[in-house]
Amino acid sequence: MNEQAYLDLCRHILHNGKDKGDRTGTGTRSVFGYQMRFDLKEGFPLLTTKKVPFRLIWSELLWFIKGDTNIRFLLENNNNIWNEWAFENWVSSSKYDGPDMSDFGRRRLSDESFAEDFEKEMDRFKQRILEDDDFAREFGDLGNVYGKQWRAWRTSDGNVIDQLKEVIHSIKTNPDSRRHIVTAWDPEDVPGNMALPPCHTMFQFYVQNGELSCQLYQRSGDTFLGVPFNIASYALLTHLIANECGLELGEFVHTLGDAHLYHNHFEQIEKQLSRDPGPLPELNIYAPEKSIFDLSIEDVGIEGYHPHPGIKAPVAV
Ligand code: UFP
Repeated sequence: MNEQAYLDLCRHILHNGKDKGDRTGTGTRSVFGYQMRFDLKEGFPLLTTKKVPFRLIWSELLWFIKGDTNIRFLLENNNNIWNEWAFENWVSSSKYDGPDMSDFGRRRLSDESFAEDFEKEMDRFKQRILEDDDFAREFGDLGNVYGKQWRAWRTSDGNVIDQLKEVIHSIKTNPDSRRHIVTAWDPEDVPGNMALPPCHTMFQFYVQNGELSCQLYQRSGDTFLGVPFNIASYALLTHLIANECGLELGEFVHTLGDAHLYHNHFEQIEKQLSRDPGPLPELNIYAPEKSIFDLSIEDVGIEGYHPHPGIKAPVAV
């Protein structure tokens, strides 16, 4: 069963991982190099041992596919997962006129009155992004994030490459090719210019017997909080590309570099591991005739998802 691959990874890290310091100072238990395989014909790999919010995964993926890098689209879809990156640009700019928000990621966790100020400022920021076009253009845009790398990679001669369109074209016209690759890792950008260098560094497609498979190389995986999202996101991308190319579903192969569990997620993962997985949901593309580039939020959904309740855990920043 597909979900077992994820649960096995968690157990493997707990029992065989080594404790290791990390950028955030939280401390992790980690292994280097691990691979999971998900047969997409067996169901959509959205975990059932805890609730994973599909609508956030889908709206973020659609945002990447559209090549959008402005959080306004996410906010319009009630998706707050990238807010803090844009907020950081706003509160550190010379135009920012509110209370000091420096180091807000850490301070909001340790200082309650600061956390209230932060929430207020964040709400004000979100409202302005939604209502003020100029403000959104200036402070809602995250620059070099996945949408840009996938759809408008800048070349040294000033052109752009639409990697997603090109890979779809190459899958359609030369399915046996071993070069169906999209990369997000740009050594020119890393590490100086980026707040969060891409975690999903590159992915490759593979066609065999009319089936489309996808493999992701993820350099760093927060196994409790991030990886369940990443699995579902790339499984969904594989569904969409298979539909676009008229192919059946193969596997999603997830290869991780530094696969870690943060020390403050151990209790949560033990709780999750004590639960029995249920049947996986089905993914539905309600508008299969539409091009991947014309999809809207309501064109995709999941059915038959009956997970155990969600489990909260602090995000390492
Ligand atoms: N992380 C994920 N998946 C993602 C993402 C981030 O697991 O899609 F964007 C986690 C991995 C790591 C942290 O714990 O976020 C990034 O930190 P670093 O850049 O130091 O690897």
